[in-house]
Amino acid sequence: MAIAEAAEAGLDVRPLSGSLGAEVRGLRLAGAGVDEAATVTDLLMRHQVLFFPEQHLSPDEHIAFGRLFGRLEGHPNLATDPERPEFFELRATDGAGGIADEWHSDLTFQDEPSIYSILHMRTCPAVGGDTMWASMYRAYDALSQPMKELCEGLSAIHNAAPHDRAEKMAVHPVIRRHPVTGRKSLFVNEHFTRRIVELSRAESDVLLAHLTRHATQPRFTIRYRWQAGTIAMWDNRCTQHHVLDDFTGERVIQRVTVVGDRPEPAAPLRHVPHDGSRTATSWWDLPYRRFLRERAGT
Ligand SMILES: O=C(O)CCC(=O)C(=O)O
Ligand SMILES: [Fe+2]
Repeated sequence: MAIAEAAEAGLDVRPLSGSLGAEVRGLRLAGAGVDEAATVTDLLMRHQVLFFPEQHLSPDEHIAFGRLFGRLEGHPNLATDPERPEFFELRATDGAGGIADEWHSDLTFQDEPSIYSILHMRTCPAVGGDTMWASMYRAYDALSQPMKELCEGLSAIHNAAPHDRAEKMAVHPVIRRHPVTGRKSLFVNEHFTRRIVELSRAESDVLLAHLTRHATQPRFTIRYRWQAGTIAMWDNRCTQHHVLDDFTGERVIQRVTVVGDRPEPAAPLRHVPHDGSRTATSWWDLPYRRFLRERAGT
């Protein structure tokens, strides 16, 4: 029996929806080691997002747990605590503060977007402030065959406009292959994805609108009701998430983020970037065209 399976034997693992998500009890994350990390990774590959209630980790325990899965990074565009640069806290109180209420996977404007995010709910509102996740495996699987074939040849520009850093950009395949499971997933999101590189502006707008809407159909999602002390850990390579801004009172979360890998296209990209340089309608594309030119070294 593999280490992961052996350690899993004493666990209570309850899937929470038909698409993704499981609640895990019987594993203490404070002081976890490589065996527990192997178990968690194995469960994460199967369920995509895991919830561990009643963990109440200190910031240092939270960081130590995160380090079991790889190198951690701070948030590139938000202030972090200088003493713990890999750790950050998001606070929202009665309309003030940041709430991630657009569907996204984390930091996709980077060449190597984060692979895992590990969140600790410190203070949660009495009601509201749930988080939703959607399975991008399911979203890919549900595309029609012609749409799969079209999307597998395409790439998209993502930028950090939501952090007022629109100049930070990266290009990723529209359909990626998960390096561990080998499964294909849809990798565009409404928060960070701006432009499909190989299509005209108008085509890109229509396809992105379709894909981002398609990706978050209720049947692909789970909605989780938090309690203080719960840890959630998700795989950004095959999920998106969205916080519900429907609460009053205070909501405080803490996060560590495991550094990413470069998304692998599910199939070779088949087209060159669209050349819209002579059309007046492409003025909005100037920063993207400049970025692609610089990236290609031309
Ligand atoms: O507050 C949450 O539930 C999730 C926030 C978020 O998008 C993140 O930490 O990546
Ligand atoms: Fe997020």
